[in-house]
Amino acid sequence: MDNMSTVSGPIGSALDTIQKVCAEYRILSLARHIDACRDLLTKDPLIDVAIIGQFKAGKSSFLNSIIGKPVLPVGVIPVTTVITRLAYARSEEATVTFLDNRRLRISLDEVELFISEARNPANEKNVELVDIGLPHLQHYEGLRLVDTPGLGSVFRYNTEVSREWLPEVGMAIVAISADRPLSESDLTLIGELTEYTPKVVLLLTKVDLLSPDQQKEVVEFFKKTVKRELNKDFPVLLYSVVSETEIYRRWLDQHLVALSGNHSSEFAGIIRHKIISLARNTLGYLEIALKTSRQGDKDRTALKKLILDEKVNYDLMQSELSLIARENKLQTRTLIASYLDSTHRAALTEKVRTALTGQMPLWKGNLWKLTRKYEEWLADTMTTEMESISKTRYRNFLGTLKKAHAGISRSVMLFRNLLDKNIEKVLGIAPASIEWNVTVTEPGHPDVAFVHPFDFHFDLLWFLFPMCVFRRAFERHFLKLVPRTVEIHLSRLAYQWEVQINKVIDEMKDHALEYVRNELSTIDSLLSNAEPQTHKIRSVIEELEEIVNHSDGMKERKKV
Ligand SMILES: Nc1nc2c(ncn2[C@@H]2O[C@H](COP(=O)(O)OP(=O)(O)OP(=O)(O)O)[C@@H](O)[C@H]2O)c(=O)[nH]1
Ligand SMILES: [Mg+2]
Repeated sequence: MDNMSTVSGPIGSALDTIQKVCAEYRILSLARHIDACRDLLTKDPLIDVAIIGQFKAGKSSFLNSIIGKPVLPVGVIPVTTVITRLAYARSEEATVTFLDNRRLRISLDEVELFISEARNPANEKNVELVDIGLPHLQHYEGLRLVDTPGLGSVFRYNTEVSREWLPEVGMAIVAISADRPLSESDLTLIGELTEYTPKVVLLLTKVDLLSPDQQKEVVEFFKKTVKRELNKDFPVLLYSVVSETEIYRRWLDQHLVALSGNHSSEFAGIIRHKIISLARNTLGYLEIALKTSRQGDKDRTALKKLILDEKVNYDLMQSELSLIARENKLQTRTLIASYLDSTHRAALTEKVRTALTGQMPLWKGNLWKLTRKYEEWLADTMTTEMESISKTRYRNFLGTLKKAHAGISRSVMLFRNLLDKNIEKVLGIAPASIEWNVTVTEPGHPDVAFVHPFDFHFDLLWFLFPMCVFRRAFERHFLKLVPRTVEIHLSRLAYQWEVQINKVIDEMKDHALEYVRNELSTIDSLLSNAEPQTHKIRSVIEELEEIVNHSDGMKERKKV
């Protein structure tokens, strides 16, 4: 919050006011939002039209289709890992901006090296963003189409990048795939986006997977659900890169061309929306400061005690959340192991035995060679089987993660309610609290490489056994080893998933605790202001109310 470069005009001074107030009253939660507004006012006045949504919703494919060129990498596994912006330029060009502000001009063919998970895993190349200029985007002049990394995939990094970027959004296109109907996280995302922009459009992608009747049904369902949950109407558009693309593109184009044509007023409208929402949130916090500043020092200390009482305190939350995390983590292994045991052990043992019976007659040579063959075959087979179970069944392993998520969310919500209730009871105001949700991401898949199943190398004595006599006995021996081998592998798989899942549970707990800490520290500093400042706070509140209620006065904006 330290870049106080002032922008003249009503919008700039509204932001200056908010920034000053937040710094003075140590309102930590709004820092990122303020920075994003400041950037919008001081950098290019381009409207960032961002496509945002769950991983694999078809975001990059959609943008490639809109720009009419396969510039962005797409795929069946999570791909996009870096924010990528596409805008009109006189000639084709691409620039990588690194986290240390270094820039690199690259060709369009090289874009993939920087923005795809495969070529730049977890952004190991430290790319902040990639800008692509294309001459044929002239009809979208003033707009910048933004591809964002998918939310909620195993690549947690991608989710964080997109969430961090959200405050910068100009217009949001929320991509929801036709094969994965609206989820709770989509609703949370839409709700969060309305804080940052007045322009949110829902885009149902991959509609070629649905019949026209099904499409209608899904659109109705979207509209009804979003209206019920968020009490607001949003346009729903359809898209497919596979069929009828021209028709869908034309519908979407109408929105984009209108945005580009009315650029000045649309840009001002978006900034106004952001600043009003910032002012509203700041006001919520300031009301608390106002109420307490009317009291004398002694009374203020007493009020603080009443608000931050024994039920609303960090240590209590820490032990409660740690307990929820610990209890669930303890059950992770048992849950996975018993699932694997009851659904996979017998069938897999039988499958491996049958396959081994078919394989062994093909193996030639002495006992030493036979044993090597057996080990190799078993290594390949078990690795493939474990990978396949991991890939297709892992959703059944996530029970404790879901329970921990529910427990932690509930506990944070109760904390929030208690804090709000105390504030209301003691100060007589209902605080406008910042939306906050416990985010959960899928854990990474473990590496399921094979472990040596033997303790004793009886094949070291291979020269003692003439194979023509003993071969069948050894084949029987190998077959007898199968059930134990399967058991060891399943138990190891359970262990590997336990590690991954428990790591995510801990991260979730830490994230929740950070929120609690920030909220308590903001409220604490609002309640602790040394001098009575009623007059000062009141005038700041009036200024903010002016911003919220008379936003029409903020129509001035930077020249394009
Ligand atoms: N049937 C059908 N498949 C599509 C469509 N659009 C995208 N896909 C497929 O969906 C998968 C994901 O596409 P991407 O464009 O990579 O999705 P994304 O949302 O950018 O994914 P991330 O970058 O990982 O978040 C690919 O296999 C695409 O071929 C569509 O309109 N119809
Ligand atoms: Mg993508």
